[in-house]
Amino acid sequence: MDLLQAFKGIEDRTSATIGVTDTSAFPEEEERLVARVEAGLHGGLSFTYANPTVASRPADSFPWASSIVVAAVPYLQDGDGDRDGRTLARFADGDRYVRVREVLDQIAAALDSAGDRFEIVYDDNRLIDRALAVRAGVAWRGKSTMVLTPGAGPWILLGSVVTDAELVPTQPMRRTCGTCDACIPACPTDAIIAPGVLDAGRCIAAVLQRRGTIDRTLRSAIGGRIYGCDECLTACPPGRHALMARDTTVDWLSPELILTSSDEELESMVPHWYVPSRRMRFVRRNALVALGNTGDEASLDVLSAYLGHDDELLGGHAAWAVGHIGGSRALALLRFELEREARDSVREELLFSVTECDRDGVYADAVSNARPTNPKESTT
Ligand code: B12
Ligand code: SF4
Ligand code: SF4
Repeated sequence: MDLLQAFKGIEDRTSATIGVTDTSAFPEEEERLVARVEAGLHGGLSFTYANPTVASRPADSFPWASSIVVAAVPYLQDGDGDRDGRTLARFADGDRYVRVREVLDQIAAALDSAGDRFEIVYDDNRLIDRALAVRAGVAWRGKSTMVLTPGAGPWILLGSVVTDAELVPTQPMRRTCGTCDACIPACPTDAIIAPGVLDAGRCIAAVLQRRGTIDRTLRSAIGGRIYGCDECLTACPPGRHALMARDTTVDWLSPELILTSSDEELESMVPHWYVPSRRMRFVRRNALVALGNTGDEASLDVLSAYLGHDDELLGGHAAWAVGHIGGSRALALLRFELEREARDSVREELLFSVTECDRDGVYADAVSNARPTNPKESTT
């Protein structure tokens, strides 16, 4: 069986779309990456932004190779249907790359039996997966920066097998988004600043993956999200049918579960997530913001345990979350904390939250009468 027939068989068995491109450079993508870094639109991320030259010149990284076999793998599954208030992006709700690896393993096996050298590569800083997919004709470019396939829209993950087999490249698709621009207003943080241009500093998916403090101006827009964001995908008409064909399931990972689990327990729940240095404090930070965004006073019990936390990052975000929920108990908690907190960064968050919480000064009297009781002990 020749290789093209083998790839067709894999497509039929797996619902992946497979194409072929050569290892020549992507000069436009290289320029685009450099321009984004210079304009600060990389949002402090490394990945392909760290070395645009390496990312966009496959022949330099794989001098032994002639072709790249590219796969676009649909990843929606039951439970993924449209529903408001999701805490996890669908790709992160379990390891959805399992399917990508299965398809790539099958491609690799076909190359191996033909006696060709190969290397499986995906989500790797030596290749720009979307650029490969567009050139190999397995997907087209969306204005959200996602690449899309006819059946699954943006709900595909990408991967490649680099090989020394000399294969005939497949041709790019002629499709475009046309007049649609639904993803642009659907973005909660206005991160898609022009068709095909993302300000990663504003993209919730990036914000939840980064180290450090979450910009206060973005926290409300994060809503209940803990990892990833699907809004520009959910709004995308070419993916709508595939999404609606799935039922919905309630999230298994709540902010409360994150905030009441040990680091070891958390680590075992999300082994497939990109978490800086695998430090679970960043997942907890996200959960604090998500819980603050519920606006539910019942959440104050869990949140108050993080006020004054040894880790300033968590103490500061807890202060914001409590203030964002608001109300007299929240204000009492914040004031009590303010009296004993000495660290500048946390005090700044506490002061901001006290002001936010009592913008109209309506609780001031009630709170001063209620002290000195420790509000952490006075649960409803
Ligand atoms: C860095 C990165 C991120 C960053 C930055 C993303 C970005 N858009 O730049 C952050 C953390 C924000 C991110 C988020 C997500 N990511 Co990501 N990410 C990557 C990574 C590691 C590199 C991306 C890269 O280098 N981009 C380089 C710049 C130049 O390209 P781009 O903007 O992505 O590219 C396209 C557009 O600019 C478009 N384009 C250019 N000009 C024009 C002009 C017009 C008119 C139009 C319409 C389009 C257009 O074409 C470019 C491709 O050639 C890749 C894996 C990899 N190694 O490639 C995964 C990858 C892109 N991510 C992926 C996924 C699934 C996501 C999320 C959906 C996850 C989630 N649910 O939270 C979100 C989607 C956010 C979004 N709208 O992009 C998939 C995308 C699959 C797909 N269908 O496109 C990839 C390919 C991983 C994989 N192997 O499957 N990601
Ligand atoms: S993933 Fe979310 S925040 Fe990022 S561009 Fe899409 S809608 Fe906007
Ligand atoms: S929502 Fe519309 S404009 Fe945006 S990527 Fe999908 S088809 Fe293109």
